[in-house]
Amino acid sequence: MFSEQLLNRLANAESVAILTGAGVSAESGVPTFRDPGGLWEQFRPEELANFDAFMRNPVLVSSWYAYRREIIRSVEPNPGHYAIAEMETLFDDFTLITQNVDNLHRRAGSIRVVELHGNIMRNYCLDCRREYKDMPDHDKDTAPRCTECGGLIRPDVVWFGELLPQDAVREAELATRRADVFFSVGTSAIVYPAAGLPHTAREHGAYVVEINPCDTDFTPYAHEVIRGPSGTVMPRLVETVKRMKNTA
Ligand code: BV8
Ligand code: ZN
Repeated sequence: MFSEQLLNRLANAESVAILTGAGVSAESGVPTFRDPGGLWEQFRPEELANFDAFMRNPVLVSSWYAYRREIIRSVEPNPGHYAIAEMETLFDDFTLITQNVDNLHRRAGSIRVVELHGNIMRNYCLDCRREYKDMPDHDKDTAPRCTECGGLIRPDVVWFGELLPQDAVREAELATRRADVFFSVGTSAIVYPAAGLPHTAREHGAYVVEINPCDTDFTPYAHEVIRGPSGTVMPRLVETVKRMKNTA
């Protein structure tokens, strides 16, 4: 499943970085965005994951996020998440960069997680910025409002047209530039600037591996493509690396 080239690179790697997308959470039962049956099948991203859509229809957008939080609360991390968390212990310099907002990497035990697109379990008031872990009670046909000032409460995620958190972007860029091996796992590589990271890794000499059951926008540029679900591939990769390190 893994080439000699990849195993050699990993055996000598000082620094490893992984970019994950919604595909890593698919096997936990969290719908992806663009796959058939995905979250955006009935709505397009522009209709939901952007500030104007929220201001135009706060009830629809808030209920979409409430629906997603319900799914996320009901699922568990899958073997792919746990393998990525274990991988962090196998390399001195390991950075997990995720586009996912579902908190499953942290629940699986990953410690250094760079959240490029925020975290759906965090919310804040548009007006006074008061933070909310859980939404205050509100009628189903109204949008949640701040108990302090009555302002609309939004999820702490990056919407289209919004800037990513600068500290997360900087940490992701630095880890990507110094990576000896860079994995792009479970992402369609469509959304920028996150989708630019595997290209940056390649430009800076990393060996870039894509792990995904399907082709993506990045596939033509990957040094190695492993066609399979992350829940199967990642645990095998970790077992292989552990065996390599034990015999080294
Ligand atoms: C920005 C958070 C600067 C919220 C998300 C035109 C107008 C406006 C903007 C743009 C434009 N053209 C380009 C842009 C920039 C835009 C962009 O890139 N658009 C794309 C669609 C072309 N980017 C932005 O707007 C970013 N901000 O540029 O700011 C700026 C500032 C001001 C003015 C202008 C510019 C903000 C991007 C962040 C958007 N927020 N989500 C929420 O979650 O609700 S994006 C959303 O897509 C998620 O975060 C998700 O993580 C991300 C990427 O999707 P994927 O994770 O890849 O998931 P997807 O479903 O696509 O693919 C799943 C993959 O998994 C598939 O490949 C599948 O094969 C695979 N898979 C399935 N099963 C498995 C599997 N893999 C492994 N194992 C399995 N079992
Ligand atoms: Zn408020």
